[in-house]
Amino acid sequence: MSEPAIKYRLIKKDKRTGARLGEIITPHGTFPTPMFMPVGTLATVKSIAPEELEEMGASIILSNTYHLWLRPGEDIVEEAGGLHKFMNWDKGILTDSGGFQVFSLSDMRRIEEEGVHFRNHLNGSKMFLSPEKAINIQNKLGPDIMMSFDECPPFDESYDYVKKSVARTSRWAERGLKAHANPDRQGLFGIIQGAGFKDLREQSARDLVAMDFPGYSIGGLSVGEPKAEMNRVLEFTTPLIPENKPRYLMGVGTPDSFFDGVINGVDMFDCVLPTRIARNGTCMTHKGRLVVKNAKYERDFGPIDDQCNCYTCRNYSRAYIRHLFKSDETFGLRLTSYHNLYFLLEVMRNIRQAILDDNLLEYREAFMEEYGYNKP
Ligand code: PRF
Ligand code: ZN
Repeated sequence: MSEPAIKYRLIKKDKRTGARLGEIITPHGTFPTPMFMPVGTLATVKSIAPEELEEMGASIILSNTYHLWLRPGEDIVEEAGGLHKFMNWDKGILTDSGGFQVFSLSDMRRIEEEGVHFRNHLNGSKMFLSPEKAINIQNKLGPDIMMSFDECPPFDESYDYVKKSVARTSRWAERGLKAHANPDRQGLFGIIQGAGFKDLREQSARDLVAMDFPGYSIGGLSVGEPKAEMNRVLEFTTPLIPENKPRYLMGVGTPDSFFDGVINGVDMFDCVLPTRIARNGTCMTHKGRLVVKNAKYERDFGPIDDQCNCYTCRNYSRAYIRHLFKSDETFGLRLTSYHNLYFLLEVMRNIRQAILDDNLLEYREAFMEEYGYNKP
């Protein structure tokens, strides 16, 4: 057996919480965890150049099998020499499997044992995605980390349905593992599902852990359930994942949920939120969200966040960025996107430092107080 492409090294366990400091070793570098992965769905983090991602401290970015399959097609990406070359990014790339995107974007999906039939969200044509196909596409795209093809049922789905769905997701994971062409160059992660049901999460984890994936995601969370529900599920799910494997909480990217995840032992996060809200002028700051288009910033010549050291905050004012948004100038959304990504990456750097300094809970308390989460 050759070496697996993805390895995890545990550096320190927090004494008072489940948090851990570690690093994930990939074919494109070794990166510190806990980490936040900016989302670049279509092989671009919208409006941000790879050099800028590097400068703000991003180490792995996330892209999407579903979108790249439809456009430009995995064969073109493969011909270009893989995603890294195609998009000029030589640090880490993780691709989601397409399962979740088929469920959230396409119309008329029909789930069968074999895979999922659905209509393409671009032109309405009929398509079919199976666990083997999802792996095959990801082998051609060439990310460092690939995801198993899973079903993410709604959080309030019935016990009977979720039980069947979890069993199918386990069979799909097994089929994906068999179809995977090069485990020495790309790591395939398993995705734990089971909605809010403890025994189904346990079943899902048991099935997948037996398949010995190099990493595990926790899926099916942050799909509209209350925050307390996500925390309840995290509390009993992360301990089901072996300590020597990275744990990835999919689609989670608010500062408060970083703390919740990290304290429960999560190592990796991704979310479109920072870049999505940036494009309509919403900024994340140490004092909470700021809508830069608001009239009250017309003559505000201070930075978006006076505690932020990013390119945007060092060089541009709220008044200027507001003006760009009011004038539909695309530079505005570039500046806010840069800031929001930097902000979340910075929070994660601070979280890692706090674990190192044994003051994660104190840092969380201070951060939350200032952000305004603790307000009634
Ligand atoms: N499965 C996959 N991708 C995902 C999710 C999931 O459950 C989620 C849920 N938050 C986000 N992205 N494959
Ligand atoms: Zn900034």
